Amino acid sequence: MSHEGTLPVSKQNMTIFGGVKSQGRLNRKKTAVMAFGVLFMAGCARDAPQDTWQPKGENASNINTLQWIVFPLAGVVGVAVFALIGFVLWRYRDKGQAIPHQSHGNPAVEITLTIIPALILSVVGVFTFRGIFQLAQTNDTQMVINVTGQQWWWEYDYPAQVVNGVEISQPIITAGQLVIPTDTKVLLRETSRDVIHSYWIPALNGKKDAVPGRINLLRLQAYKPGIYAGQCTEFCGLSHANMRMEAVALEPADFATWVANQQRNAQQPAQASLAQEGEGVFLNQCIRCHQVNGLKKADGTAAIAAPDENVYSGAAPNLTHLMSRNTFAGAAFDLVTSDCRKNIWTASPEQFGAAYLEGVSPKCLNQTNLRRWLRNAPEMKPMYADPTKLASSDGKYRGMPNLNLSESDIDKLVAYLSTLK
Ligand code: HEC
Ligand SMILES: [Cu+2]
Repeated sequence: MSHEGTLPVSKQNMTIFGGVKSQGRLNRKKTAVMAFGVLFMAGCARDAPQDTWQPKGENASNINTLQWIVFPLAGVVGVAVFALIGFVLWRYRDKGQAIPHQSHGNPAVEITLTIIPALILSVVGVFTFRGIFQLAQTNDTQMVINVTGQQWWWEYDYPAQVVNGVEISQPIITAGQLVIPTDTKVLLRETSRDVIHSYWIPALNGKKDAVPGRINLLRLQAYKPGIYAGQCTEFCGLSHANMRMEAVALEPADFATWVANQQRNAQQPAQASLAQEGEGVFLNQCIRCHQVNGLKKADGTAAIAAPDENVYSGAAPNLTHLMSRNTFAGAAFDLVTSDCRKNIWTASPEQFGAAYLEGVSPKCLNQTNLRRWLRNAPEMKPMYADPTKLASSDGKYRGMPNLNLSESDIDKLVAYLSTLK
């Protein structure tokens, strides 16, 4: 540029530092390219289970269609605006030139710059409104499940109803894994027992907050059998990061099998078995929080849990069919070994149902995780900011306490819990 001759000092500086500068620029360029590469590859990872760009159900597909319209449009506008700003900054940078002629108002430019964004926004608006109405639709619901969040796990209760000809005659209560039939419009009625949580299975739909005292609706529907992972997306306290959930979609026939099993009471363990001793320990230590349907006390009367008297949120997972789910404690830990987990997660849609319905066989039981949990649950999943203060001021526990069980009691409990199919 011509001004260089008039600014010998800066020109000199550039020459002196030229080599250093260009090297620095090269490194920065390399770093930028690498950062972009990493981000790009992360975005393209095909096995990312919580990728919102890989919808596996109708609602998520509607969201995906919308983002494919909005993202490119916004992207083009964003790039154009920044390019223009860059150009103007560079082209009209201060070179000591005189201040240009000052003018005010240019109707042609102003009208153009109003009409173009208005057109873009109305296109985006049409699709957004269409999306909002699609996602809010509930009048064609085929199934209802009540979903309750608490620190730090989700409870599901299936009211009595008929789904695709399958009768749920007794309400089903389960935790962590939400089991639904494929190709069925499932309506979740969400609420919370303590703080605000948020339910999100990215492959099936967007997020919806679970708020105490309110019921929020969220529709899920899965095209194919499989497990769809999610996590609580509203910060809810110490173990928020350990509050996960999974939606499990089964073919309608497999779903009917699952329902039939969930409606059964727990079987009684064999006489004089280790599991029967475990049942005794359970009655002493666990029944005050955890319900096992059909479990009887020594005197033959029904054993009824009272989590409302023992837990801050007033609830603890129903363990009647613990071994029918393959993760536990807010879907944060595997109840199956890593080999068995792989078999279930990578099963083809045709084979998935059978693999899931097998439940946790003794061969697949992740003894390490279950024993660690029974030995000291808060050590595995933090529940108290101050570990010396285990209960809240009203004497109720926040989450599962450390019960200081002996190793022999843990052996018995593992044997008993294994029978809860
Ligand atoms: C004071 C109440 C309380 C007692 C007593 C208690 N638990 Fe828990 N337990 C909980 C709560 C609350 C959770 C949920 C914790 C979470 O997911 O963060 C839980 C979770 C569990 C889970 C995971 C269940 C799932 O599906 O996610 C198992 C298994 C379990 N407890 C077993 C036991 C056993 C066995 C005993 C008796 C030795 C016992 N608990 C005693 C409150 C209790
Ligand atoms: Cu939460």
